[in-house]
Amino acid sequence: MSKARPTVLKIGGSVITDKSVELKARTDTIDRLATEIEKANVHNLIIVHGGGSFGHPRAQQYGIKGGLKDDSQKIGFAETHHLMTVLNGLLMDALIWHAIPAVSVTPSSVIVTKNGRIQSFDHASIGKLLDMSFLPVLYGDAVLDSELGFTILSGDQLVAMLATQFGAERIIMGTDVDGLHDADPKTEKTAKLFEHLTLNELKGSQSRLGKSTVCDVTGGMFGKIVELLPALEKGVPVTIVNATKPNNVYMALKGERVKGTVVGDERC
Ligand code: IP8
Repeated sequence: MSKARPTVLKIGGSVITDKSVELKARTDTIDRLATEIEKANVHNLIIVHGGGSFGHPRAQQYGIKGGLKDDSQKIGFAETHHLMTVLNGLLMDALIWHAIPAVSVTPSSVIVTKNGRIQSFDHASIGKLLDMSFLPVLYGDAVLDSELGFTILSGDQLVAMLATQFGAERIIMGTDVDGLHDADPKTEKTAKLFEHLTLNELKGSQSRLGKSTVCDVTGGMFGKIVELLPALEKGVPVTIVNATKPNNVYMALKGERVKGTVVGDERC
């Protein structure tokens, strides 16, 4: 594998889709992000994107996260996975049009979970892609589960696992808010942004972090942070930025200071 430690960039579903309208992609934002990623030209980058209004409504409608209870859910599992491939295709189109050698890796083909937690993960192809300077792109997905039959794997659990598996240097979380706040900044005007949190401070403030106000079967901002703990505990710092604002992802990828939250023990 190439020597540089990878960066894992998560692009939230709330950034690339309009979560209030089912199946509405923000194609201008997708194109802008592809421009920023091309311009930043970071070596050893892995991208993971969320489900937004493509994955979550269908997953919720059919109760996919809770597992197989009735055969009538099977079409919902198939649809949820398919819609994720459709959203992934839009991002892949943009990345490839920007001459980025991005290759989509289907999570449900390489991962099996057990009670919702990753149990097996065939990571050889991702390692080989990184080795060859490709940019692997994964996403939250409907996956098979050895106990539940199937479930929903969040992009955030995937991010933490990839960061740990490939010894990432950092995780950048592109969300639709400026970072972690002590309340939901979308509903509470007085919500205060945390610019830096150590791992211990994060653990202490978890109960105060804003929860998602729209349909999100994997738990919104609170769910994200909990999922990132395994990577944080391995010393991988996490930078949370607002990816709906132009240039933030570019600056974060370049290691420049951006308004947001840095979680980890290193002060930047
Ligand atoms: O948006 C969930 O991924 P997330 C993906 O990263 C699906 O939580 C299929 C709902």
